[in-house]
Amino acid sequence: ASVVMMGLGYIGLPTAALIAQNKTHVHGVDINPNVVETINKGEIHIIEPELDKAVADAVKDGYLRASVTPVEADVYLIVVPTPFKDKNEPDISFVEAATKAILPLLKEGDLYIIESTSPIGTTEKMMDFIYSERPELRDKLYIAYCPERVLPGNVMYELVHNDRVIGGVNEESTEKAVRFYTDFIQGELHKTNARTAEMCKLVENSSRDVQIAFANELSLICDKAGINVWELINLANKHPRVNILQPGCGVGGHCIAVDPYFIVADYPMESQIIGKAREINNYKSFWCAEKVKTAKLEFELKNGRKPRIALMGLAFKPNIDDLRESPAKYIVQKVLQDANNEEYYIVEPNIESHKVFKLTDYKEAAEKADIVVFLVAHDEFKNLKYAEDKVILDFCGVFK
Ligand code: SAJ
Repeated sequence: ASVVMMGLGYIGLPTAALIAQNKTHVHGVDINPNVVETINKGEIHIIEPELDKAVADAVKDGYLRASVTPVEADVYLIVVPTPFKDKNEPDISFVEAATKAILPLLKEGDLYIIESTSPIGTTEKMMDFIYSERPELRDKLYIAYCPERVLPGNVMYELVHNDRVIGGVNEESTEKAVRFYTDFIQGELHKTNARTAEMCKLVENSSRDVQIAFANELSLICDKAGINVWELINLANKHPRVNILQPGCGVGGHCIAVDPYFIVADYPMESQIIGKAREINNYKSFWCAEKVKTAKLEFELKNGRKPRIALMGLAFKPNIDDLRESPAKYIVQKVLQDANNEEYYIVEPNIESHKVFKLTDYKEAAEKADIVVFLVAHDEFKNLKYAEDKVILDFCGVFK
């Protein structure tokens, strides 16, 4: 078989490399010519452990090449972003554009798979679109939805080992897609229909969002009640059937903070908890910024001078360099907007420099500051000593 991979981003490129490693020809397509050029040189444009070697090998061996336009193949994978328009409406225009681009190339017996996170019904919608434009192919294609569930930072391992959910528009499509994935995936392949597979992806991330919202809600209650939330959760989790997640300064990344809206947008009346969880997790970031404001006013009242403030962490979660949709970054921006001659040290040990923020070494910042605000529980921070003489705002449990 030969494969066309539409989209060479965080998921498309690793998947393309994995399929190519299996000695299947993959033609990768991206609308960004710089991305195409980089990949054809055997290099990569994203940061992900082990991906560089996988792509370099695949290109060198001649199994992976990229261009801005698709070619004829037997399998077409749609792995493009599905972002948001205003008012939290999902935007599937990239899926539509990618489908349009391959439309003239499709022939009887081809397999068309969407992997992009998509609103329920997208796969059937694309099927209807394809068959309306190419009526001679009606019921002669195999069409399926198969979401990925890899964790950024561990993609190359999880791509191979995670279980997958595969849902075709009919049983033959499901079977055909399962046979395709069997060649390079070691995790179990679970069969269902397209709508269930679409919903499954959204539910996995919504479930995590709801659980984190519960932890964040507890952190607000505990703050008022004078209870250490970390100790509380640790103790509650000693119950054999309780497993509460960790509160933090909000939920970031481009999946968990986004996917629940795909359900809420289409089923607003029914999605009470899912919608509320989004609100709670967003509110938590705002609350953290307000806490910093209060701490700095208290410091000034008490000491008669402006404090020096260390803001520790910018990434969207611990031990990564990804700042996209980061609640820590949002809080830093908000705190700086309210700045009034305090001195600020901004810290992110996982990146060297930032185009907007001047970064300070984490040890130096924690040492010099009067108020130390922990926004991300990076491993480095855990080695710092808890300094009694400073005001510590530990929003993410560095010293839990
Ligand atoms: N977070 C907390 N408390 C916790 C756990 C996480 O506040 O106890 C925060 C993190 O700090 C971060 C956010 O949640 O801001 C999301 O981080 P994450 O590690 O939970 O997830 P992601 O966004 O890196 O990856 C998720 C994964 N989904 C699930 O775990 C259900 C991954 O498997 C998916 O493939 C990915 O979304 C995706 O692409 O959809």
